[in-house]
Amino acid sequence: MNSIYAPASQQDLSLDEFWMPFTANRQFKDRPRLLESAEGMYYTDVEGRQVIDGTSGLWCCNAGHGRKEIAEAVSKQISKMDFAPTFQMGHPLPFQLAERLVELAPDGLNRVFFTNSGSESVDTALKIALAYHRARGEGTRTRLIGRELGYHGVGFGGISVGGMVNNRKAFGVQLPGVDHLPHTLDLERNAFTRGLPKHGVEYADHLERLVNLHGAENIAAVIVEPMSGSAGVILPPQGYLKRLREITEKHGILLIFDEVITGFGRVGSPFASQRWEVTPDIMTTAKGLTNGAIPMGAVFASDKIQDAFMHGPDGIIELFHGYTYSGHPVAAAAALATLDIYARDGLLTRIRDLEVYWQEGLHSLKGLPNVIDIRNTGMVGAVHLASRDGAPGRRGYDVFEGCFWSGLMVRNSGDIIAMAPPLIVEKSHIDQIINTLGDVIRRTP
Ligand code: PXG
Repeated sequence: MNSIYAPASQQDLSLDEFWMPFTANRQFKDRPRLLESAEGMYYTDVEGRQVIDGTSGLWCCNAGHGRKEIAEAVSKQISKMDFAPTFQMGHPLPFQLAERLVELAPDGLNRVFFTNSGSESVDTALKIALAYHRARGEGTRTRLIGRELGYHGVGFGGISVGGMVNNRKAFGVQLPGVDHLPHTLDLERNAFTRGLPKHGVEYADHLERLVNLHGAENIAAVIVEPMSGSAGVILPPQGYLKRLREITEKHGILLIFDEVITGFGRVGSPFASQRWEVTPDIMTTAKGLTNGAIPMGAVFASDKIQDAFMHGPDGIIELFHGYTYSGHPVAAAAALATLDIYARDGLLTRIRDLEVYWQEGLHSLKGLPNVIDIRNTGMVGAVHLASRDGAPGRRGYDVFEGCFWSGLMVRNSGDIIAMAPPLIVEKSHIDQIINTLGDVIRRTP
């Protein structure tokens, strides 16, 4: 039995019952890392220690923590109307929110479907893609193409098109008819590149090979993260996303960008697709949509996609899909308050002024023991460490843990340390993050 006394809240906590997600439960419960409150750039743990947030929670608290406007909007809405259905009923908030989101979205992505998470957004996008082709009389287009090392959440659709082996291998069945493009991590040619790597546009050409293998008439969609976050910040080579767009367009294949991480200012524009000037047909989002405060996701689709469904008698439901909580009033209120903050404080483009400072800070870690690559774009960075012989992931974990006990929260994906601080970050916070990480890397064998 594991338990811990949490002094700040003066509570005894039993640690046994909560089966923690994506966590080494036994290891964690031996020496738990428990957070209790959060304000601005900092968490405070149950012992009262401050921890600077190097990861925006889990890539979601883009406006930093403790935003009173969001708390007030949520509290007001929950008292006014806690829940209302959006199946054959409606209420104003998701309509207002969809309109606001479309103003921010890449040109032409004018339709919004609400979900509760990134995983649900991905499932929704894949289902819309399949049903779209069917609605147009191209029902043979059923194959889905993802990418190695991609992360698209944990639904069966997401793990099928995703490409992280540990998320797939224990579960047996997956969607049939899925292929994967090669990932674009190329340490030999691109290590220590600042920003988008020069080499690797040709990784996109693999899509032509899949078209030649299966026939375009059998392929529904390609889904990629514009930048892979979870696998350790794997960037698109220069020209790569454009090439994918050209090939998909040429063959009538839909292009889905999973912007669950890159959305809402992470790379210096509202969405990565704008920064990198490639517009997909469908875009998935979540996380930063509500600043992480209330679960919510949104799938954006072009008019062309939605129009394909709007045929037949008026009384038929065009898309048999949706969640009890699609467009939940409290989540929508949180999202509207979040968008107000983003707009008022200019957060969706703010980091353009800071990204070079961040980049140079990160790259100053080159030369430290075991550092084999450093990658960055926008307010995202990764320090890639060499694996210990026979113990992949162990050094990354030790650095992650060392950072936490030194007052810095990072993520480790195997031996890659990933960071994405809130977009309110200042230079002094960047210095603190880089100095702490550097110290920990230096003393970690
Ligand atoms: N797509 C992408 C691109 C994601 O990054 C999801 C879908 C799934 O979202 P939900 O809301 O269902 O978890 C994600 C989630 C990490 C980390 O540390 C990343 C995610 C979640 C948890 C941890 O890299 N991304």
